[in-house]
Amino acid sequence: MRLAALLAVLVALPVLAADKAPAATGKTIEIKVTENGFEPKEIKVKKGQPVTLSFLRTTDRTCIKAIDIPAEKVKGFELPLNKAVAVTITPAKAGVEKFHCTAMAMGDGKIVISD
Ligand SMILES: [Cu+2]
Repeated sequence: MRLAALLAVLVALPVLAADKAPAATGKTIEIKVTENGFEPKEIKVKKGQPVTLSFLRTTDRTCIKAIDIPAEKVKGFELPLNKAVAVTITPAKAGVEKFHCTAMAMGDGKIVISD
């Protein structure tokens, strides 16, 4: 049984690796920063599971050039123009965590965490 389980994992790995984000474990969610702010503004994740947030900023016309996710101790995470950057978090508690621009706490992004 053990061997079968191990083989199942090995077979599954290339499928996971084929995901777009480099070296990500778990799920990746892509978030764009456009003239409308974060797209999407709200994402849904599971408690205790690592999730990689891949941010791509496509405009210079908003103040969202770096972000904070205070509940995850992410501060001043820089978002270069037209270059995706990823941050992996593992939310520990169900609830809602916010993310927003570092400069003014704007953008009103929400991470909805379920059990
Ligand atoms: Cu701002």
